Amino acid sequence: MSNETIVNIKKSILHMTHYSKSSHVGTSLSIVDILYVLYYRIMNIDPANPKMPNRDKFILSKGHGSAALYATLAERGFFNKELLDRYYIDYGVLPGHLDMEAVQGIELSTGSLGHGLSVGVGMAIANKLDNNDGKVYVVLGDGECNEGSVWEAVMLAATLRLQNITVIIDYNKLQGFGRTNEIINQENMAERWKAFGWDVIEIDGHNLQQLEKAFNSKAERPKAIIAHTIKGNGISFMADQLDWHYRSPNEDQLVAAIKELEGKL
Ligand SMILES: Cc1ncc(C[n+]2csc(CCOP(=O)(O)OP(=O)(O)O)c2C)c(N)n1
Repeated sequence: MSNETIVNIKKSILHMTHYSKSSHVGTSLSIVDILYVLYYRIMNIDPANPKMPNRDKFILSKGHGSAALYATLAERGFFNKELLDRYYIDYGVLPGHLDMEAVQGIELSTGSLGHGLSVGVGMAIANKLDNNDGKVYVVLGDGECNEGSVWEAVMLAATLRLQNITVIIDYNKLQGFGRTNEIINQENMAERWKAFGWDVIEIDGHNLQQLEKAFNSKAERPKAIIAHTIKGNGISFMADQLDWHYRSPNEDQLVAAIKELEGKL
């Protein structure tokens, strides 16, 4: 059984990448469950008041997974779902990498990997100084963790013992051109984050209960959730297949994927 909202978000992602013939469908399907739990069960947000000063803020640092965030925001009511038809096309509205000027609800433009956590740490420091109880959530790709700038931000957050920031590592074990651990080995992902002074929780990133529990758990230090995920999750012919980093579904593949999703309801 799958949740109807999650199925709707996944359908939108498939339609968007099919229509625009664009890449990163696997990247996007990897994080739908994480986004669903954050946007429907965890974060203090109001689509009718998207700039609410004490809101929680979300940064998708792996900004090439934009289809997932646009689809989630539209489903949650931040903007009209019709705009999803104007994704990643000439004269479109929603650029292929996230644009905070395009629609309401996007806190940071991302796409150049390795920068989202630094900005998230800045937001968390600002909230602390302002006595603002808003929290900051940042999703990083596992391949993205190859970037040295990620670890500069990790060290600063630990030094300042920021309790108002949570990182979710989308540990799908693939990146653009191969297996993450064959390119730069990060098999000991949890140990790394612990060694850098973060509280670490390791979970199945497609299990809604585990996700919710991890987000709600108390932490003394900045929190890293290592979410084991599957790139292309939910569509059998895309799951854990490197090709779907760049390929987009053709008409037959779109129909087959939608049928598979609807069969799970
Ligand atoms: C600074 C930078 N270098 C290279 C790229 C090109 N690039 C786009 S996606 C990608 C792989 C990302 O892998 P990962 O973070 O694991 O995300 P996934 O798509 O596997 O979920 C790369 C290297 C980029 N966007 N930014």
